[in-house]
Amino acid sequence: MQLFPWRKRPVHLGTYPMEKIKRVDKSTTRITDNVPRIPQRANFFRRAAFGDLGKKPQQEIRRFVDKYPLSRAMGKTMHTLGPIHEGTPNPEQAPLPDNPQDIADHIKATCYFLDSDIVGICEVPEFAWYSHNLDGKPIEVRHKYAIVLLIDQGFETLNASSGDDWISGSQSFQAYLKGANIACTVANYIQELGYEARAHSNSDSQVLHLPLTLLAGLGELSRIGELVLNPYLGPRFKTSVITTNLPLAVDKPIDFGLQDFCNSCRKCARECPCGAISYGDKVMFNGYEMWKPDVEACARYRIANPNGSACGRCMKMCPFNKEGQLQHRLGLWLAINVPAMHKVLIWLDDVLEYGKRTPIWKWWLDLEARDGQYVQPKKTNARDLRLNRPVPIKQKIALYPLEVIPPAGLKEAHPVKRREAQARSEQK
Ligand code: B12
Ligand code: SF4
Ligand code: SF4
Repeated sequence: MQLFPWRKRPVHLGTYPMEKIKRVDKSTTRITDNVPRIPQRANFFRRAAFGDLGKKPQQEIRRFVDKYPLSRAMGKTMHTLGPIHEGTPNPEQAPLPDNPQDIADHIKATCYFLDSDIVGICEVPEFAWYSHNLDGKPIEVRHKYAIVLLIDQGFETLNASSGDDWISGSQSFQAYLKGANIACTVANYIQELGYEARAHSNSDSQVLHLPLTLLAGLGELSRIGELVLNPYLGPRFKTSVITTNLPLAVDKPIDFGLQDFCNSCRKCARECPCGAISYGDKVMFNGYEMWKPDVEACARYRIANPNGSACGRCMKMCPFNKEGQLQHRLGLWLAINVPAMHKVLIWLDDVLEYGKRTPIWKWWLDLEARDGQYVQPKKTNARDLRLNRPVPIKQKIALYPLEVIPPAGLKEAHPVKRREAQARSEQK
């Protein structure tokens, strides 16, 4: 969608004016020199599949995608892209511009041509590569650059839904599928030009997307926790990544005042159905600082949501989840340029009932796969704002840092120790 059609913008800048956002040398997230690499086995979806969370999540994860027909259909298409995440570069390199900035602009324009929403580029720090795959084989650190693509999860659909009803999983999947499609095409294009490249999507990724999104200047880490928030798309996006050795000019991180905004606002924490988002301060975790969420609680809820498929309610309820219309751009301008307005904007967001469902945009069917056929679900989450939800007196976020994650390649269950994990946040 062209927000400002009258503006003659070069294609490599994209639709959203990211060039207007302040660039900084270091990200607004504190990152020390001691960030470890993590094995794929630590991913809580994988942990659920191996039985680390017990029987129920282990059963439910098997139907996580298939419980809703549209997600199942997208899953099938995504499966076909599996083999083309990797590829071999042409032996002869094509004649390209000498300047890495020109090449970067060309690659960004290609990503926009293929329908990415926002694109950024950074160098890949070692810690962004997973250390081992699920078989316990070390993952090689092989490419210098990452091209990071943001894909909108869909404004109307997200705002018609409660964020945790039957369409929620499919919103993730439409962005994953589109992102995988573009990332595989761009990786294959770079190989055609004679350079190494690999696509990293939801179905197959050797890298952690969060630090790359941050370093490529596409957003700041938010209170939601494991989520980078972009000033224009808010939290409402999924990412895909292409790593490559094609020489590219990189982007700098951005600062649009989000750390201060999230310090005052706790709307995502208030609205999370399972209390997985921190009301408290940031903590140091594995050598970097963030509002670490209770990923175990979130994973359990998303995997086994009885009245919907998955969940993305935190994204939906965030005051930055807006459409980009003029009044929203004004609010965004105030949020960025007048920090004294933060509290007023947060208050106004509730007063104007942002976050309430917009029924006119509901287009999907409520269906659930049960015993091999699709039936009407017994119940559907139908939440709006929960303005009076009390702040928990003592919130205990379960933390799973490097010391307690399962060993790389372990095929048996490595049960979580929730009490110990919660005690860790009390010591912080
Ligand atoms: C597994 C997973 C989850 C699981 C479990 C997470 C876990 N820790 O195991 C759960 C269920 C919690 C989850 C939930 C959500 N997720 Co998720 N998740 C992932 C996934 C697929 C793998 C991450 C992983 O392997 N974690 C296991 C280990 C590495 O965890 P960890 O050591 O605790 O490290 C985490 C962070 O601390 C951070 N991190 C790691 N190293 C470093 C280093 C630095 C310097 C920094 C700053 C951060 C950082 O990355 C890890 C993310 O889990 C990533 C995709 C990817 N490949 O990165 C998406 C991803 C992070 N999720 C995403 C999203 C959007 C969500 C949800 C909003 C769901 C939704 N509907 O879309 C919620 C948000 C929950 C929250 N409050 O933060 C997006 C974030 C995009 C964005 N806007 O920034 C990603 C990138 C998927 C994508 N391709 O777009 N997710
Ligand atoms: S995805 Fe849902 S359960 Fe997880 S943190 Fe967000 S609102 Fe909470
Ligand atoms: S809801 Fe508020 S606290 Fe949460 S991420 Fe959005 S701005 Fe930050």
